[in-house]
Order: sequence, then C-alpha cells, then structure tokens
Amino acid sequence: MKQQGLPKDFLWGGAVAAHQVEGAWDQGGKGPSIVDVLSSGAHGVDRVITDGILPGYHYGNHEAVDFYHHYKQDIALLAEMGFKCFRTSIAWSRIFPKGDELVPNEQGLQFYDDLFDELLKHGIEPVITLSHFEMPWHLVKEYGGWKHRKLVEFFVRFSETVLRRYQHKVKYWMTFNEINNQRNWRSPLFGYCCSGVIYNQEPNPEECMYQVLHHQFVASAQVVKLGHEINPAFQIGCMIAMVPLYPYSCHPDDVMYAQEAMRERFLFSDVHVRGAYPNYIRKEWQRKGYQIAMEPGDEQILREGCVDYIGLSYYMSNAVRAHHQGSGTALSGFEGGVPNPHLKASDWGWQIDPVGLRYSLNILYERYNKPLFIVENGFGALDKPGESGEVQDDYRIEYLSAHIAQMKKAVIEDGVELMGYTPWGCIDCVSFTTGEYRKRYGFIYVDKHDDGSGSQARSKKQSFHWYQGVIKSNGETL
Ligand code: BGP
Repeated sequence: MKQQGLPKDFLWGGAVAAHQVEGAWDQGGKGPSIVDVLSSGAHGVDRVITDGILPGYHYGNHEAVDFYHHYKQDIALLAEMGFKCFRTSIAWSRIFPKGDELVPNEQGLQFYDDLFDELLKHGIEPVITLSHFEMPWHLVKEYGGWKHRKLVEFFVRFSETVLRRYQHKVKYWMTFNEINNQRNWRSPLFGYCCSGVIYNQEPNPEECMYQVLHHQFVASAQVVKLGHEINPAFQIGCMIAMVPLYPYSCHPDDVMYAQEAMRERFLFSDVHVRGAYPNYIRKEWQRKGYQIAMEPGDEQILREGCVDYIGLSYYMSNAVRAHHQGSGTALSGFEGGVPNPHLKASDWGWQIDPVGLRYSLNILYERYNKPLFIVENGFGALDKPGESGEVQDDYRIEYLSAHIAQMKKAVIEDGVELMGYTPWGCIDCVSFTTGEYRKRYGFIYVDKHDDGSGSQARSKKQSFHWYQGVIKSNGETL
C-alpha cells in the first residue's frame, strides 16, 4: 500500500519579520523601534546597541529590502511559488509609535490592511507574529522595557487593536518570537531584542530575566484569551527556538546535564502550553533565593490563556558537556556547548542536522500533544548570482530537502501533528544576528548590499523553482 503523504491542507510558505524586510523605518507615522538603534555588525564585528541614531554607525534595518514599497511585487513572486501562507510580524511601533499612547496610528494599521488584502487576493494565509524581536524604543527609554509591569498593559492594548482590526483577515497568530532565546542572557543581543533589557548590565541578570518573562507570560496569556473571545476560530501559538541539546557522551553526567539544559528552554513552552509554572522552576527559584513579583490573579490568567499550537524555529542542534570550562561557545551561546564531531556547520558555525528536526518534532509532540508549526528553518549563505544572473544555490536546496525529508518522517511515520512549514527569509532580508545583508536565506534574491549599493531588484534563485515543485507536489518531489 502506498504510504500516505502530508495532509492536503498543509501550510507551505515562508517567513520573515517586519523589521528585517520592511525598511521605511520612519515612514507612515512609525516610531523608532529598538531595532532601529541597533547597528549592523560587519564581518565578525558584533551589532552595537546604540543610544539613538548615531553618526558613524550603519543601521541596516532602516532600509532593509524595502518590502514596505515592494510588497505587491514580492507577494506576486511568493504566489508564483505556490505559497499557501506567509509569516511576517506587525511592527508594534507602526501601530503605536511610542507604545504607551491610547490611540493607534491609522496609517500603520492601513499598511497591514493593504498587505493582508494583497496576500488574501493570492489565496495566501497571513501567519502573524505580534512581537518579533522589536518594540517601540520609547518603552525602553521611559520604562526600562519588559522589566516594567506596565509593558503588559501596553502590549495587550497593541495586540487587542490588531486582533480586532484584522479578525476577518488573519487566523494564525503567535505572541512572542523565539521567547526562549532570552535564556541566552549572556548575549546582549537576544535579551535586548526579546525584552528591551540588557541583562548582563543588571545586578542579577538571571533573576531579572525571570521577572521579564513573567510579565511576558502574563501578557501572552491575556492576549490568547482575548483573541479567542474576539474570534473563536483564531489559532494562537507561542514560538520557541528549538535547538535540541544532545549529551556529548553517554556519561550519565552529560546526559543529566543535557536534560537540565533542555529543560531551561522548555520552561518557555511549558508555561505557554500548560498554563502554569512547573515544579522544577519553582525549586530553582527557591534554591537561588529569587523573588519573582507576581500579582494576585496572575496564575489564573496563565491558566486561562493556553496556546493552541507551538510554533518553532529549527536551524541546528548542539551538543553539551557537563564538565566544561568557561561559559558557552561561539556556536550559539549554549553553556557547555561543544562542536558535534558528526556534523558539519554553515559558514556561521550553525551545525547542520536534519535528523535533529525529526527528533525535535517528536520531543515536542510527546511533551505537549499539541499541533506544531515549523515557522523557521533555513540555510544562511553567501549567495552570488552566476553568469546567467541566477543564484545557483544548490547548497540551500540540499539543506532544505534534507530537512523536509525528516519532517515528513515525523508526520508520516511518527504521527506528529504538523500544521505547516515556512522556511526563514523566503525573500532575502537583513540577518538578525549580524544585521548584514550578505547572510542570505531567500528563494528570491534582492540586489542590496552591505556597502549601501544595490538596486533592490528582485530575482529568482535556483531554489525558487525547486520550492515551487515541492509545494506543487505537496512535498513528494524534493
Ligand atoms: C531567528 C530569528 C529570525 C532570523 C533567524 C536567522 O533567530 O527569529 O529573526 O533572523 O533566526 O538568523 P540570522 O538572520 O541571524 O541568520
């Protein structure tokens, strides 16, 4: 008997985030966001969190790939590939330029109305992240970011505004992008973009991170509950960066260490999915003497705002070792992380592990028994158009097809419920970790470069035609 394939309504598509594609950072009434004061890194130099827009720095997100003005053309290309859905985010500071106003910016709301209409016109479902590594900069300057409880109110107001406005256009939502990445509080970048807080400048960075997180959990749960009241058909998920941490060896200390390290990251989905703090974190807080301020009623809010699905990004796995020196590696900041001798890595050190995707889907599904949605996966590379003008990105095709093959096994052989697959940066965009254009993921090449040159012209890469065939065959032709 022929083996059953992926579900007929499987959501094939691609993903981006507002600040990495839109540009037009100060147009249409938009206020500056925290990403607008984050400089671009260059060739191994880190991005800098600047205090305002300062001379001498380059801010790649200001222009990005100008999706703000090119979205019609871009969506037509996505439609040509056969996209069923498109994941992007709403820039909070387009809707509330400072974040603490009572009245939203109509021009910002209109932009997303037009964008969603364009997608729907082509039969493409919008999949929307409410907070993708950005927030109005004013909220950081004035309130100290998510450390302040007031942020819950501001975020809920922003979310309610857009959930109501787009209730007939958008069905799939996510609250916070890769919320668990702020666990890497030693990296200023992740903490800052997830919360507006530079954790390692705080007296107790870890305790501060848990306080921020509590505010975000409460805000997320309120938004989920409210969303279900606004439109019961909404599907609202959380979103985590899934990096499976393998024990470096079968030494029981390594195995236990890897389990604990994974649990530190599962905390984020545990609370979103189960609506309560697990025992292991309460024990940790007690042991470390952490006091996390909570208000009466918070526990009930968490219980009432459980998510419908788990969105995840998957790029790589890591191996960890219990008895290690120092804290973390250049790989991805995982404490105890060591290179896995069985895996190759991308030019940026991200270890390529397609089987790790099947493993991840199984762990998550066993843990939560909830639908999953792969909302990011992909291969960042230095693409160069060949003589014909087309980028021959066979390395990307190889990466993606190996991952899709494992994803299919998880669904078809293991029975994981998977809603869809949206590879990251389906159109070239600004890299998050480096702020550069040269780390590209797209099926669509954009002529835009780190030295400021480029016409912003779009062209199809080899992978464009390949992905078109994948979608058309519902994943049969890889
Ligand atoms: C995830 C983010 C994205 C994206 C992606 C690739 O962490 O959610 O915003 O950028 O990683 O990372 P990078 O752009 O740094 O290669």
